[in-house]
Amino acid sequence: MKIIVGHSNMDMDSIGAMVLARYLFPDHRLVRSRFIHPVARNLFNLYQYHLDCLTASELQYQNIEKIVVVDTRSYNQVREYFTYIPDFSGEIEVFDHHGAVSSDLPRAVIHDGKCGAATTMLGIEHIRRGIFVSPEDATIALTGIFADTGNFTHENVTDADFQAASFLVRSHASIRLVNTFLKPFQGEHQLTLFYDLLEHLEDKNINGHFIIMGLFEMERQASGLSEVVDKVFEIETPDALFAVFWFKKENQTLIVGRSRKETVKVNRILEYFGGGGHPCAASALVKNQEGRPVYEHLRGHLHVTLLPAAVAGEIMSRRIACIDERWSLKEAAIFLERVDHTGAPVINASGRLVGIVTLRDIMKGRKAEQMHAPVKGYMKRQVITAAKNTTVREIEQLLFRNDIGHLPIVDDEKMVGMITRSDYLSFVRGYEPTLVDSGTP
Ligand SMILES: [Mn+2]
Repeated sequence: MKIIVGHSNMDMDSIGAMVLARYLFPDHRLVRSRFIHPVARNLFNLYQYHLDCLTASELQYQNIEKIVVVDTRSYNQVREYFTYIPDFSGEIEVFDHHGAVSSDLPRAVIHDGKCGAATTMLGIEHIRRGIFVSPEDATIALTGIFADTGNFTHENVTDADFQAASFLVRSHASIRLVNTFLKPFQGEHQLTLFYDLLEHLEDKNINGHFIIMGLFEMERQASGLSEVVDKVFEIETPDALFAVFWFKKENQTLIVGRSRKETVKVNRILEYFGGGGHPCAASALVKNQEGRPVYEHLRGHLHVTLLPAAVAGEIMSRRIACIDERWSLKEAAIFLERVDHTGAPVINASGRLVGIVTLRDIMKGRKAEQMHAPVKGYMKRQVITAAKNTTVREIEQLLFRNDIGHLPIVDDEKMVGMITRSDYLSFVRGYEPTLVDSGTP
């Protein structure tokens, strides 16, 4: 017998990848995990006869020749199947998108996908081979891609995810069904917890990063916590979020981490606590430890390990086109045209920043036929400035809250640089991972 498995606690992406894998390996049977992730339960229940999965215990005494593993490459995550086939010595083929982690599956052939969902990898293979998919399977698979890519908003999303999704839509996936499977909260307790989290998470500035974190005590382990954390993370916009749950009865502490910043990799951070996951979403379960010490430990760990966030000094332009306050508006206009800027800081004779003048201010002078008047009379004297160590996060707020296009960076009353909206945008863009060529026609 040959089989296809996903990771324990199967989620939508595992299920999606499994149904597509069945087309590529038609003589293989799907095997379900003992645990279905709470978010995927509706989907799984509805399609259970269609999926026609074996249970792990049904593998016992079977001669298993080959295993296709999707959405993980770690032995731990598929251990439940191996316990029934301890003598397995056949082939293992893996389709996984969890990046650089090395696999501890014996003799596995790894297909390493740089995309937002494991389902995408299989979908791309379908496109390449010209395999068609039934509307049911297309719906299941598309749900997997939406779920794992955070509706195509996670940073690991690539061109391939869109291509696979487009293929599934062409295969008549039902968007309406996909939408019903993606409803975030299935249980009443999740909604209660959601408001609890919103109310009690604290903002922290750790080495210039905007982190929100909180410690929550619960009587016992509850399902669906990570969906609640996801929803909170979507609404609040910190660089990263850490929710620490202490389950009193089991005396276990769960850390759920989310990040939207390349420089804050939550899987790296939570590996230290025995956990793992993606750079943008990870978790760790710490056994036999109360919540408070774990929480304090995490906070200390963040202070020690987070590299300082980027600051103004690193992204500012040092070559600043300044206007002298004694120049006429006409001179200023000619100067701005020459340097191709829409505005510039104004300095006095001793080089001190005294104001800012934009083309809009000069227009006012032109209307009043005052082009010979000195810049001094038309510039804005209230200048919002920042320091070299102002974080990018604060710069963003200064630019957008005040609706300004130029932010002079001042050190000891002297202008040392300038950040414009386009400096800010190109810095943020620089974080985007480069698109990976999926190799499809
Ligand atoms: Mn996945």
